[in-house]
Amino acid sequence: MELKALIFDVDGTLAETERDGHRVAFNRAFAEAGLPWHWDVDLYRELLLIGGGKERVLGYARAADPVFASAPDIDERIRALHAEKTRHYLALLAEGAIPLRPGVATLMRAAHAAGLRLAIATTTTPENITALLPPDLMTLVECVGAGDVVPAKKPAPDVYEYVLRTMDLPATACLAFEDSRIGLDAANGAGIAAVITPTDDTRHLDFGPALARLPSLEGVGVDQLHRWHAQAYLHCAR
Ligand code: XBP
Ligand code: MG
Repeated sequence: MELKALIFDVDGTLAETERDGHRVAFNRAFAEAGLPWHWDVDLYRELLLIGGGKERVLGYARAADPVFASAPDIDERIRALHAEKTRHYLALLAEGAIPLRPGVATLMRAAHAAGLRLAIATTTTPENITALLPPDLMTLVECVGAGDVVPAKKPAPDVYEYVLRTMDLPATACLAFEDSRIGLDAANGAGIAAVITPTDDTRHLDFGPALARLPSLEGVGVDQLHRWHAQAYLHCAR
């Protein structure tokens, strides 16, 4: 099976959106709702082990604010809080606060020009992606698996399986790009090999099963993609 598609994670991989984007937006939403919660950088690093914003808020509330977590309308309260968080996040992006990581745009353009299909597999909310990616890159993306399109978020493989189904591709025709261990496990769980570009929030994690680990995608060209692909599935029965 030859390489046919690249599947990109969003947060952390396309841009370093977590610490100065999502985290700040969550804190703004908490303050606005009158909640005495504040997620500092160290706490947020731990909370990133929970994929998905709504799931992250619920996981935190269960540990730190059991009264809030046991409210009968907890799901609705989290949905409302999260909608406000998304509004704050989009406002931060609109200020131009968060650039793409080095090499991302170049690689997406080169891969597309070489005939590779591009997709996204993320736990984040769909409107966050169109706000982050410039329109000329967004049009190159054929399939977006995002947010609640699947009920189980990363590290579950579901969002990657959704992308494979939608694009009618086997895992062995794809490479994934991730920044986190939950993302790596999600891709691998769907049978897709992943290249990892960690961030300051994930570089301490064990990326043993990764196909490669790099500081960024800068300098990665199409030839390298084909070398990785050959290496990935040579030893893989799937
Ligand atoms: C990372 C996440 C997301 C964001 C917040 O997603 O876990 O939850 O932190 O996004 P990715 P929402 O798979 O792109 O790394 O609040 O919109 O869920
Ligand atoms: Mg990520």
